[in-house]
Amino acid sequence: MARAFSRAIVRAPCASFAHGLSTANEGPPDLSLAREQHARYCEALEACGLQVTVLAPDPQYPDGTFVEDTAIVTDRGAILARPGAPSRSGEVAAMGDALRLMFADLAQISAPGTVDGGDICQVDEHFLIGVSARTNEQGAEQLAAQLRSWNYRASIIDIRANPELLHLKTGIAYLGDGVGVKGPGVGLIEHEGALFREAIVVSADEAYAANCVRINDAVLLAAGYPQLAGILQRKGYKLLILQMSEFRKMDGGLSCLSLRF
Ligand code: CIR
Repeated sequence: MARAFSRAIVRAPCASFAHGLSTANEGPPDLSLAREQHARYCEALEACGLQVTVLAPDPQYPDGTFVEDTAIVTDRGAILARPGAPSRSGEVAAMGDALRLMFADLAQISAPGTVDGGDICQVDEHFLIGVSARTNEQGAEQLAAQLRSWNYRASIIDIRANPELLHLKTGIAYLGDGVGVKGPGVGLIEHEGALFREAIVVSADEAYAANCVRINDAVLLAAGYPQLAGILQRKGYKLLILQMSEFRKMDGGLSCLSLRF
């Protein structure tokens, strides 16, 4: 069974979006196109049956639209993250204000721990936590302890030998029912093999598409990746294909643009 979702939190790209962190080398993003793509993304979440809460954009935080990195949200409680990039640490406050209204149990990663939510992949009752350039060991241990206190399982996976992965979920996604999606750069990740009954392997030229998102009866997939789209369609998934060009320029993928719960 795939997890059932009813809500999402997003934050539209702010005026300073083009000044965010990026290694993509694909040129500056077009803000108005990014806003349009974000609006289509929100419509897709609604089409999946989610009630969408939209946080106000804040130009102090160019990367603020990538809300996934600011918290980890589960059915048993939420945890405010502590993003590893100093320019992003202030993004957590607005998410805290929103989550406090929705979760009685709201925990928090504290210094010296750092955690970016993009490093966390939930596989049913088991959370994979990536140690990356953004999430450090202390943060990963704090998060694992909190999740275990809620009776989840948690494994820590060091992805620092895979520099092409900004975050763990840059390279893997979980579609529910034992099916995982795995990008070409994740050969060193052992745990997913143990957890995924079936792994769909994405080809090197479609690596960006590995960051897809199962929401209720649909899978969100970035536009422009026909091989993965074909595989998923043949397996019977209902696809919602979204233009992501302007977020890709800023190293962001589909999962980064929302928290879903
Ligand atoms: C960053 O480098 O932090 C942003 N430009 C992109 C964050 C993408 N987030 C994610 O993969 N969860």
